[in-house]
Amino acid sequence: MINPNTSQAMTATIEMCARAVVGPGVTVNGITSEIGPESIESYYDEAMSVPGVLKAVRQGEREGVDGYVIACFGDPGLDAARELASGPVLGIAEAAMHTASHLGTGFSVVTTLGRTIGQAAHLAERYGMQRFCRGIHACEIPVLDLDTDPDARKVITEACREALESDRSDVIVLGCAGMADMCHQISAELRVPVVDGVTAAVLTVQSLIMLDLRTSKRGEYAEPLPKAYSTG
Ligand code: 5HY
Repeated sequence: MINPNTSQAMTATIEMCARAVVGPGVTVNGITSEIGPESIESYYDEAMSVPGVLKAVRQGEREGVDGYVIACFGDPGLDAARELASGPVLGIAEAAMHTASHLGTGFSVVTTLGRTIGQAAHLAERYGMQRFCRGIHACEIPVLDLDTDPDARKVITEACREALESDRSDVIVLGCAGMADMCHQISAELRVPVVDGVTAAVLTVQSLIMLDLRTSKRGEYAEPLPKAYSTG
């Protein structure tokens, strides 16, 4: 589980939630990016987070890691990571949207800041999820306040309730890895499926590994061509 931001606290939440759902004999390690932003809330943050994601994948390849999850709702560096990795790589937005499409006729995404709504919309389009994605909303809680703000879950639950009403949707997708530990309580209160990408992604990667399926190296996701890279 690669956390593309540098928050150790957030990695701990991500790792705890993933370890709670994987099968026997499956080891999950939460990796905090060594380089990049403390949280990802803009295109600039996302671009600055990609080198850290790729560094973690290269390290994983040296250690023989079987699969990877990019645990940030922008799925930063997903394509490049798939070129580097021999095993499957999933982004949490990708996994959450596909999982939500199995559970209802339309989902609403509730993310952190309004300025990240555009990125989530781009991903819904990229993943062919426009037909299922009825709306994307923001709770306006900064990423790093999710586990310190005592009202965070109440505010997010209300944002989810309003989204279900306004979008006439029947499933919720939580738009941040930092919300992973809230999905069960919000689902119990709203009585609808609430999908968290962290657990959806780790179980999807686990399934792919159990099926001995990995990223195809035939086309665009072939290993990067050997060349010099100046790191400034
Ligand atoms: C995330 N940012 O999952 C995204 C959420 C967002 O640092 N981890 C982050 O707001 O896009």
